[in-house]
Amino acid sequence: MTDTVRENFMKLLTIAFALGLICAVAPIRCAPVTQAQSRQKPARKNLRYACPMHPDVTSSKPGKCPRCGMALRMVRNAPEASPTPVPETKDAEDLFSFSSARIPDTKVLDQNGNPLNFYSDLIKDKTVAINFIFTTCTTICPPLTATFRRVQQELGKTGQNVHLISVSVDPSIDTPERLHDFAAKFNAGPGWTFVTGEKAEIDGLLRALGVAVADKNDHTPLILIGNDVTGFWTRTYGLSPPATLIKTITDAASHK
Ligand SMILES: [Cu+2]
Repeated sequence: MTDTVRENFMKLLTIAFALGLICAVAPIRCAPVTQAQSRQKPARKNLRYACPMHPDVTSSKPGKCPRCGMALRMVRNAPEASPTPVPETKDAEDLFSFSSARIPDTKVLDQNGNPLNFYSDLIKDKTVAINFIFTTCTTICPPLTATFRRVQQELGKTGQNVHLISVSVDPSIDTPERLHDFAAKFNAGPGWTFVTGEKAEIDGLLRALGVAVADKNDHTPLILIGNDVTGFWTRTYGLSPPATLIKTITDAASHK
């Protein structure tokens, strides 16, 4: 019995030794395998897909962001560190240069069908927050609009005189009537203008504001915030908590 065990043990030892010898004398055969393995693993780990607007939303496969519906983009994540924080206003401000001079006086229509000049009627001498929506959107526009509504309510309590503007990125579908219904659905109060118009005019406006996209479904949940009196402009992520947006807006309103 013990002999058999010893025999088997010796056999195993021999095999193990032989294997070790093969690796030792033939490193060319063994080494590339281990190298390839070690090369492969981190590569797979480093390949991620992240939402451009929600860097904390990541996936190992391509797809859409569950929060905003935007297509995930491939990113290489060097260390396996914690996800990058959502860019807050400070970062955005640093990268952002914008001025009232860039805003054209585009002929637009509001949700009541009134013709307006975009700059002189909606921006001039005011503090404004502008977002970009379309009424048939099923992804980010409803939460964007609901967030704007919360912002309007909270700002109303503080007595801040800030105008909200929602510009349609789909003006051929979004007639003033449609925008009116959309505004009503979200309980938009006075001081919140929904903007549409001729497609060519609105496209030009969106380009001037730096938010034009080829496909309306790719529109970004961005809010442009500006104080035309002082010329201060910033932009922020439109799905931030209302409190964060209110802070950015009131800072802009009181900007000297
Ligand atoms: Cu949308």
